[in-house]
Amino acid sequence: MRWIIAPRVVLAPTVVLLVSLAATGCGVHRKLKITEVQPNQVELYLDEPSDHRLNLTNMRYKWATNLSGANPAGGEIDLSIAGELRGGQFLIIFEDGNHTGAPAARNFQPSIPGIVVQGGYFPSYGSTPGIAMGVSGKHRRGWVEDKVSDTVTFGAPPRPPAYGAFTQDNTLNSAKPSGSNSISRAFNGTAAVDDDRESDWSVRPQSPGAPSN
Ligand SMILES: [Ca+2]
Ligand SMILES: [Ca+2]
Repeated sequence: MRWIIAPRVVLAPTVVLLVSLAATGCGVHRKLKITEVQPNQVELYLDEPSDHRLNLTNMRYKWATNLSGANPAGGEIDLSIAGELRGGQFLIIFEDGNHTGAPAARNFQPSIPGIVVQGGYFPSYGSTPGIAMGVSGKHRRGWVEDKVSDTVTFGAPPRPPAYGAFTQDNTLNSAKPSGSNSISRAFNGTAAVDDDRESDWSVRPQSPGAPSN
């Protein structure tokens, strides 16, 4: 008898999972986060277990500034050039004055993947402009659709629109990346704090490729 009953016990949750995946459009929100904004580089982080992988196809990093006359006033990078990220891994997008042409995959440090961009790529923060940055995008992975959406805004309001869910509580109105300080998301151990609120963030010493605890 037992060998007849056991397959039903296993099958039922599988069927429920497949039906609910189909009903919800098979979307899985992947935890690719923007975690630190330094003067000339930005840190992203995949806040998932270390056996998870995220293919970055169709996922983009974006920024915009409200600085009057800024040229460019915004930018966008296709993250797929960096391939895939492992859970717990950081990805640094960094300026290099010797780099010319389009953004390209290049390790930030031997164990930290990165994307190199031209000098002056990131916004100018001289007058504490309003800034929006974030990641967004999606692609299919068999039955499921991997989606990412995360954002931060800081600086003088009115800021450019956020790239996803975000509540401005104006704690960063006069904050900007400067010298050795970054706009940094709080961490709880290795978990990035994400309540989609400005107060998840504060000005802290730089910690590229590491949590800001
Ligand atoms: Ca968020
Ligand atoms: Ca960091």
